[in-house]
Amino acid sequence: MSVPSEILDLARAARRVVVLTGAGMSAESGVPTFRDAQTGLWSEFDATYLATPEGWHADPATVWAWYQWRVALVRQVEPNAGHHALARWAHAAEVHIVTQNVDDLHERAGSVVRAHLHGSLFAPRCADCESAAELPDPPAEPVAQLTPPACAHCGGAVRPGVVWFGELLPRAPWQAATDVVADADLLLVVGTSGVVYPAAGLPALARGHGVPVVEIGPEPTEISDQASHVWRTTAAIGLPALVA
Ligand code: BV8
Ligand code: ZN
Repeated sequence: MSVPSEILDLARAARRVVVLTGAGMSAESGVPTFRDAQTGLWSEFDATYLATPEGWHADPATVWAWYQWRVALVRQVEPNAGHHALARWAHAAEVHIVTQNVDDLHERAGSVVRAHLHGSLFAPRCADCESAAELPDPPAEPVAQLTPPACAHCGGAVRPGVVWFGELLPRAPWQAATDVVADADLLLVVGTSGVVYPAAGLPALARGHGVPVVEIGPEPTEISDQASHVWRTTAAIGLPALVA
């Protein structure tokens, strides 16, 4: 797969790279992207309903079962060649991974993740006292309802450690993301439809600081028009070619 020359030149010259990743980054590992995550037991639910405080308050057992299904799924898959390419790149330049993904595939490929903007499947916490909680092993088979565990400190319900729609992003990751984007010499955007804010505002922030934006993904997105260059390929095909 040959890399478009302007993109290759930008990547080779870059010393401080920020990579903004979304669900498409994990698609070739076998993790459904967010919008088509409605396979299996939850097809009648809308992910953007389950991933909300309202969904949790209305039906914590369904929401907790859905997240435990996703934990089991991520544990069964491996980082793909795109994750490994980004980890390799960090040996040649400063590479800051800013991800919207709640999986741990970047880390398992060897990357240090600068910011998990939307939290992590692997960091559950008490919905009441916010204490970090143990992540119980998910059931061997997906189930439609699963009572959330009780907090060891206060007995409250343990919730997934993710940021739901309508919730504020954690301050430290968001601050880290905006700092590294403003100071980057390249923002690479991989595998995101650019629909969810404030994460989707990072390419505009980059352009506002004169930072070139390169989008890698198989189809047009809300970000494509803001990109300096677009490469219609996938994470696991494009990134290994770019970072060879
Ligand atoms: C906030 C964790 C301030 C959970 C996620 C009304 C009321 C309240 C809020 C809002 C509102 N209107 C707008 C908002 C703001 C809202 C928002 O943006 N909504 C959208 C839907 C319009 N944002 C928020 O609520 C955020 N907080 O704004 O706080 C506030 C507070 C109160 C009131 C107002 C404002 C919090 C958002 C965080 C939500 N949590 N995840 C979980 O995972 O369960 S978001 C979740 O969806 C993901 O984390 C990800 O960010 C997003 C999915 O997007 P993508 O990653 O882009 O995935 P998608 O499937 O969409 O696209 C995949 C792409 O990959 C595609 O382009 C595809 O072509 C490409 N692709 C496919 N295969 C490949 C590939 N690319 C490369 N290689 C491949 N092989
Ligand atoms: Zn508690």
